[in-house]
Amino acid sequence: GLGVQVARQAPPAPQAGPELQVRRLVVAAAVVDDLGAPRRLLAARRSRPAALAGRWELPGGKAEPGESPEQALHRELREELGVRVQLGAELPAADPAGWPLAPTLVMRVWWARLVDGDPRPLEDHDELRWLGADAWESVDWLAGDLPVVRALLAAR
Ligand code: 523
Repeated sequence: GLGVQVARQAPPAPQAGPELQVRRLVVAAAVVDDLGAPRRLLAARRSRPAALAGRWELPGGKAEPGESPEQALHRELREELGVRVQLGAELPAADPAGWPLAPTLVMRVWWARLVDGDPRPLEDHDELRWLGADAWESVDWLAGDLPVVRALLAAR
């Protein structure tokens, strides 16, 4: 060769603009007794981190790279509650990306029905509660979950 080495260009520095901020996807389930005519909704009380402990949420968690949202939701419900579910429709959010939780977190929510197992608080929760038809707003939901629960009530 000519003995010339072309220096590899350093990759461009990441831009810090908010328009390029990547939002992590959280998936959660509205586990109900009947997908067609839901009466009871499963709520889970967080035991960690300290800032969220004692508040209630729709069970779920972060999707991992390479997982579809539905796969992530099945995995989270198996790990956290020890159950298998059948997923129903997604609860539509105003933003198709999902329900905003924080500047860097967006959540998508599916209706779900138990097909195997009794839900137990295996990780991250210290109590589970089936909320009756008139009691879906009766617990202290995480701020990001409250509008979701209201939309579930309106949609059921
Ligand atoms: N939320 C939330 N509502 C809700 C869920 C499932 C999660 O507001 N129904 C928030 C709480 C956390 C973040 O989303 O700030 C991630 O949820 P988490 O901790 O349940 O997800 P994990 O367990 O996958 O996250 P790591 O343990 O941090 O990996």
